[in-house]
Amino acid sequence: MPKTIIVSNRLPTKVQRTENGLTFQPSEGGLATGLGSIYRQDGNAWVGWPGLFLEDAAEEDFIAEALRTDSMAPVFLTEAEIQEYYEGFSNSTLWPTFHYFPQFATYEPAHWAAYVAVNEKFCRAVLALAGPEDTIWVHDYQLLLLPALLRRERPGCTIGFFLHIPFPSYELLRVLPWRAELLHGLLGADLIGFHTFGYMRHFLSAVSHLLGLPTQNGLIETPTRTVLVDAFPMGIDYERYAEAAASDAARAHERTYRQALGTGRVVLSIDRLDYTKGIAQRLLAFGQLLGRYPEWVGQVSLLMVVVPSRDQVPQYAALKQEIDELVGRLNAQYRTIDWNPIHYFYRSFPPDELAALYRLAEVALVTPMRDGMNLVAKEFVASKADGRGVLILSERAGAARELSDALVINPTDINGLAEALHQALVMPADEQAQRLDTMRALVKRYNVFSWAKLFMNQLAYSKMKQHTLAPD
Ligand code: GDG
Repeated sequence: MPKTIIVSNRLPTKVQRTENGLTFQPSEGGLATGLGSIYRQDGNAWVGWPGLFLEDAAEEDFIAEALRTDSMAPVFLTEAEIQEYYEGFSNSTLWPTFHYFPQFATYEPAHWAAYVAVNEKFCRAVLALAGPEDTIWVHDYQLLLLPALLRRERPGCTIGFFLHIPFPSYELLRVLPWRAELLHGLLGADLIGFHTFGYMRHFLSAVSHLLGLPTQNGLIETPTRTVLVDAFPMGIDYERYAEAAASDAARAHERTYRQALGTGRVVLSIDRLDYTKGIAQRLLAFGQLLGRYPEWVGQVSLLMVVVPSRDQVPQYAALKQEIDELVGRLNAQYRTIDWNPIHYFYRSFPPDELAALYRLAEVALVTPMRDGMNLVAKEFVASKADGRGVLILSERAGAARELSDALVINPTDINGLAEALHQALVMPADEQAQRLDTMRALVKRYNVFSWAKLFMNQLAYSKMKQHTLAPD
């Protein structure tokens, strides 16, 4: 019976070397949850990097065996590969380009060579498992070449690809020296999915401009096959976030925070440290709010969680310094003896504390410069069972297409952002409830499980279409 193989850069389990030996830590990420019921089914598997560098061959066998019992197959990468394929081409070339920060992109032929080699390594790992008629679902920008590599070796397989970050306009993509190779890599798939129709349109336009292939109604005609392209906005495990927010643990944490903060109102901001997230602009807007509306001084605090990320990379280190300085300046300017304008945490929180923060916050400030989707926006909405809370959301997050009942802002417009903050803080309770109700219904319905199911159904359909079109 044909099986399904999921492929992503990281496995949904992190293997770590500790004093007590190897530990296996399952991921709590949305993708792992959404695809759990697929890859754990009999015979199915998830292929990816387990997150550690091997010390010897015995370790390799031990890890592979342990992961096999949980339907996973590791692709082991060396430090040099991670440096050049992951930190290099994926995060220093593709990430900035696809998020409209070409000024941060590097174009290193050695990084490209490593990217090709690691995609080939992933291909070999998948081929070791895949039969001629299997279904393979490849994820994200680290593996853009994999669909075509797989297609060459397994022409009869059903291959899907989903991109979790934005797909940029043709004008951005054309900057990349390897743009045509990347597009050809993707076109090995039967179905290519994006979070929004906007990203999908950019992709179709790039294929038509750069490769000269005819595209119509989400179909691309290559000389040998038809490729289907569609939008699949990813959701969250709604019930998990709703239940976590209602749990005793979250309530207890919320009480502790409340005691510390007094009656002050809380605006929440949560991101990984990244220049795509608009963190500095958000701080400037909060400063403007306090300057322009002095009635909020002493009344409203910004609780800002920045999860450490890539802070050895110069751009990230510079951003960290900018944030540290802005927080210091604003706190020094506005703080009173018993009130702090900004509570800044440079670390991550355990899930039940995160749930407490979502409960506590009256306003969530989600203002990325670019973001494929942004799940924090959806998690905030799912946590607000009492109908109180306002989401301020960047128009350049994929989530804004669905969550149009948020206060949708332009993140570069600091004035507009400060005004939106004020508007959120004075919004009548019934308007908050109305907006949240609509968004909650949507987040509940289009959750991560329906997302995975829709993609898999469409993938099966795209293959069927392929058979219908194939000449006898
Ligand atoms: C990529 C795309 C797209 C954050 N801080 C803590 C914590 N988190 C969790 C959040 C959320 C996740 O991390 C972040 O999700 P995002 O969607 O915002 O961003 P990426 O992970 O960078 O994801 C993105 C996504 O793929 C899915 O396609 O939406 O646009 O960039 O779940 O809750 N979790 C815990 N403590 C923290 O301090 N436990």
